[in-house]
Amino acid sequence: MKTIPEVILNELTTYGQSHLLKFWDEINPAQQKDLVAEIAAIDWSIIGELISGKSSDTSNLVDVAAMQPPVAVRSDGEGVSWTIQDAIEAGEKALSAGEVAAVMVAGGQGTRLGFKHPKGMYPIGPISGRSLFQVFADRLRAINRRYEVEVPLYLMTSEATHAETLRYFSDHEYLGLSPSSVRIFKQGTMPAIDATTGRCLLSSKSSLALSPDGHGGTLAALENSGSLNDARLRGIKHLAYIQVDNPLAQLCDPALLGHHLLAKSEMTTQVVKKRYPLERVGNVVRVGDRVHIVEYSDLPESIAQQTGSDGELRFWAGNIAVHILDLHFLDRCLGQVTALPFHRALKAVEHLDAEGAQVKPDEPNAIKFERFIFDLLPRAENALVVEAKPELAFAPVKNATGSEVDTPELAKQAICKLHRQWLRGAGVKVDETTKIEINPRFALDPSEVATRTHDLMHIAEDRYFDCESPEKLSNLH
Ligand code: UD2
Repeated sequence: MKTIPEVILNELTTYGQSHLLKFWDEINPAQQKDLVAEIAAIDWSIIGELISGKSSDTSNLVDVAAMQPPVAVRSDGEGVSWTIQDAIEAGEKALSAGEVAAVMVAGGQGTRLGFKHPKGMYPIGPISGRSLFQVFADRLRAINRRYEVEVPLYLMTSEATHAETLRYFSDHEYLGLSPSSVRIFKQGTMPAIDATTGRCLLSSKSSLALSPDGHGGTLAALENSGSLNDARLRGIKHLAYIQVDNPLAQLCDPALLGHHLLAKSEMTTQVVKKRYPLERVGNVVRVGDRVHIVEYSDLPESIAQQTGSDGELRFWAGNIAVHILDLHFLDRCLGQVTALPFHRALKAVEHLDAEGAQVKPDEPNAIKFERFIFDLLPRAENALVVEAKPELAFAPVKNATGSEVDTPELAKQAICKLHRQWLRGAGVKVDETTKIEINPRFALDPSEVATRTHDLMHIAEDRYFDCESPEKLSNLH
């Protein structure tokens, strides 16, 4: 390639970005081709609006003064006219009818965790060392077996995690899942913009400084990868969405699905009571009859600290990023360009300066744009908030060992604590110091544990329950 395609040149000129071609004559034809492809993949009208400030982030849209705590189905079932059992039955019906697919977002790189691979590969099993991906694959296999279905898994990666995730799944025989029911697809990217000039940054002479477009990119990526179409063809009606970094996430939980169905909700979100006011979870709130999530970084501290007359936090509901989304709702949102606004974050971004020299800034110099999936909530009819007990549903793996919160060690402890309780509920005496890990393929929930451990009296040593058939249990005690 020698000459710059006219359409590219025109577009960049219109949006004041022709500096991106400054090194055109210094790069080889293959690099020129890559650069053109990167530029062509960007929706410059959106970038133009973001730079001019016409398109702003949702934190501006939520009027903090109008915020109320959300109306929620509480963890004891209070708040709705049906019982938890009704919800479980409704959810099980939808699962058995093959109406549910799983969506897992795994585009994050685990930078805070200090892990050099996709976060989903992190060995989280306290005894088994199973990866986060394996934990969820096992859960899906258990669900498939129980409901005699094949729940498709739509797994979103990013530029940074895609190739390794694909390799991991193929090297490990799709973790026991049927390859035809697993779709692994990449999320989109957004260019980083110089915070003072509004110009897109180059990371090299032939490439833009790009970063993932946030988990809100799931919507477009599901559509562009053909996954939504796959779901439509399979007769899927509901998508059960989780983040890969919470090993306790109850993927495809019948009770959550059932509440969603009985409330005729288009989008449901599971929450936990925040452990402390400034916990780094989104705040689930109500404004009028709409549910919003206000990110922890956007909520003024004085409001986060507010308490009610009972001394409890007023804004108590923390986002654990477990959602149920209706397919027909997503189809409607796909047609609305503005369904998901962009949030801005000021970050330090490595780039080339005007002379082509590499710059590694110490201070934030650039704006990155991300979409958040939970910004769909205010668009949903009958959006529902359902509380879960944190010890059953939330053990985020965010920070490296040694940090105070959200570390792998704490998540492992939470898994062991929960599984000790399941065994105790089944009448087994379990020493407090033992590590216990139960593979969902052994037992998916406490009642299944009870049916599979009658012969077990006492556990005094660490134990991993991974076998599938009850007969094998005799080897375990
Ligand atoms: C997220 C939520 C926060 C709370 C918390 C619970 C946002 C903006 N904040 O905070 O409200 O619920 O989780 O754990 O969601 N991801 C992608 N692509 C992206 C960005 C993220 O796949 O472009 C995935 C990432 O792999 C991870 C998840 O989304 O599984 C959350 O990302 P994060 O760790 O950046 O979010 P965090 O912890 O700040």
